[in-house]
Amino acid sequence: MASQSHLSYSQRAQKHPHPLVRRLFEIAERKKTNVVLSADLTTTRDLLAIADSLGPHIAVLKTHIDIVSDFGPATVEGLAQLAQRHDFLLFEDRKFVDIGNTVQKQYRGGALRIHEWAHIVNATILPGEGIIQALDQSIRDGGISERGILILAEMTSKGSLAVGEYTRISVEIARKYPQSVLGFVSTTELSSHSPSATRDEDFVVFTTGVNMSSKGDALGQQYQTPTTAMAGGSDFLIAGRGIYAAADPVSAVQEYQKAGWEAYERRVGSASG
Ligand code: S5P
Repeated sequence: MASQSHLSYSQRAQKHPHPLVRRLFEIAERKKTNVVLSADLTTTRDLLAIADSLGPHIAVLKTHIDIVSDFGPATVEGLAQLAQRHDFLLFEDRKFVDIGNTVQKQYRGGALRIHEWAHIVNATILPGEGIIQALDQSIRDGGISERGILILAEMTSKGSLAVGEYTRISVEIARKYPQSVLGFVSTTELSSHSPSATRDEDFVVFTTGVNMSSKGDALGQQYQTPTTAMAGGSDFLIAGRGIYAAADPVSAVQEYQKAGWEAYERRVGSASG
């Protein structure tokens, strides 16, 4: 098996060639959390308030920065300060999907200047390999070592076309850009099933569509639990409404943190025991 998911986060941190992945695993271990908060709030005030109150319990804060109605320098400065204070990374869920030349401008420039503040971004390979080549080039030329891409290899919504050959090629392309591709957004661990998997490769798996109290929504979202996600080889659990829309978000994030961490310990423990 090529997947490293039987190893602990600290073991993987010691061996991983990418500085951002090392930092991510170290944060998870230090804070005992594999929760990624999908902070889909629509004002700077609400976004920063949730980042501040839940920050101690998460490894990564995922944003959709284009839904923030009053986006501006205060949004980005606030997020960067809270990321520093509470020791988490920032992931802009931009889902880039265009030709390489356009994507470079969207990543580096525009009003959002994502490259300046987001440690992690994601992209789909729908346009072909050029999109990843473009982001990889921007990262390597950008002068900031702690930047990386997750390839959107699957989607959780009903009827998703990100399956089969699309998913398989996502893994193949990922292998060609080790300096910038950290891993995948996917429902399960993918790379170890592939015939060309190498023994030491270690892609990080972020799993979205995680919810402890709902099976889905009215618009096609489909959920699994922290336990099934971790058992399927996920490394980081992305949860949004299950946490921020709960009556008490702080208790909710603690429940997800506990469930995610216990499932991780079972996986690592059963592999070594
Ligand atoms: O396949 C996917 C990929 C992503 S990144 N399915 C998803 O739901 N997402 C994102 O995860 C989505 O854009 C949203 O920000 C979050 C899920 O939110 P929730 O409230 O349903 O947990």
